[in-house]
Amino acid sequence: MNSISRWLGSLLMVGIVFLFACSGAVVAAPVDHQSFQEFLESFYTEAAAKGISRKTYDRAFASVTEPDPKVLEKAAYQAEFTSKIWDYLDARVNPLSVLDGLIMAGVYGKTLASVEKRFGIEASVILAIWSMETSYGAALLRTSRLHYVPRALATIAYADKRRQKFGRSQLIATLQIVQAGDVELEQLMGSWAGAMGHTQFIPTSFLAYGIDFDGDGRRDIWNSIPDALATAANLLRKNKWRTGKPWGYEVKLPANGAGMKGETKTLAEWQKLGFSRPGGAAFGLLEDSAELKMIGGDTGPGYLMLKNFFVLKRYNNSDYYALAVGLLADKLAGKPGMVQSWPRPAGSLSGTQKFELQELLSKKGFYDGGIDGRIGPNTEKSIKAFQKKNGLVVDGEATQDLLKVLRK
Ligand SMILES: [Ca+2]
Repeated sequence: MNSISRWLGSLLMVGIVFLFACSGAVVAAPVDHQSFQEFLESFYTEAAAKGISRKTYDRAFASVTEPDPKVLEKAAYQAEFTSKIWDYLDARVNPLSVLDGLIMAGVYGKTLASVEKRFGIEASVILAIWSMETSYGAALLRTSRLHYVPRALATIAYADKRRQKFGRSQLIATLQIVQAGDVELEQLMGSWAGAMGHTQFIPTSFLAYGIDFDGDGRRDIWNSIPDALATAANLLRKNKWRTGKPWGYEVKLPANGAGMKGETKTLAEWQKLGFSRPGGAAFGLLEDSAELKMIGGDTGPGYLMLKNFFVLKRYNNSDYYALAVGLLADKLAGKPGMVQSWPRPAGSLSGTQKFELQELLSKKGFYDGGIDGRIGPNTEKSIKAFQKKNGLVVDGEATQDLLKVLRK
């Protein structure tokens, strides 16, 4: 496509062009020369080849007339946003997520026990995943943040060049779910990238792992907690979770130990090299292989990661994610947490101080988002507004100095 026709094509999607001009991200031009409606029409051939009936197809797209501009906005944001591991963990493994988890352990104790019995996944691990995915379902109540999945994925297939292939295969899987009748169309909601229900399964994973655990004939991870938790457990089991085994060990490093990050050895070998547990306890499983991870950088604590850590990464292929699930599961199981500290820069806030910062900004009228300890773009914007109003350097940084000013 030449640049003029791309420009003309983009002009038709005024809303999208506006969003991307604001964020400075890649232009959301359609992948081919088609309009969105033409794309939907032509995509039917691919869907039909995968067994999707015309009736299912028309039903799924009956309410869809144009791409979802918010999906493209979120897709661009996702690529740019990175945080430090301690910020990531503060927002996810904290007194609130632990307390909510313990409450849910009580409410769904019977379900968790039968899931554990059938799939061999500890209740604490299932709860930690549920917390990470949707804050035990709370995120599903913020319906304004949810997207109609067929439209979201059609948008990605149509206009997100980097994720076009993902969008097409997930869209086919979505249509297969519609055809199977696991969920009513109006409930087929998910994240911008099609992650659905309490435990956030993308359509292909839903098809591979979905479980009808409450026995009503539907795999309903949107409304049935037993189905959602069993589906999560099934994913871990099929990826060879080892029941009752640790996911990894926090370690103290010998001199130059960080140089061995990324290497895999048996725990016996690591021990011989001078790696040890900070509390002085012995490693179990001496013959097991473990990979050295320095997730907070070479000056932070190390972790020797075992098989279960990599099984958790099958849920979401991120070291941050798997570590957060592991640490939260340990807390929920009453095991001790991290012993060593992350190398936080001087002047940065602890997890609880981040909650306090948001509360103070909110009380002073600079912040109207959630008090969740996550210092994301919204909190940063509020900090900047506060700094500007108070004649401070406007850098949007959440620091001890800023907290002192806010406390006054
Ligand atoms: Ca069911």
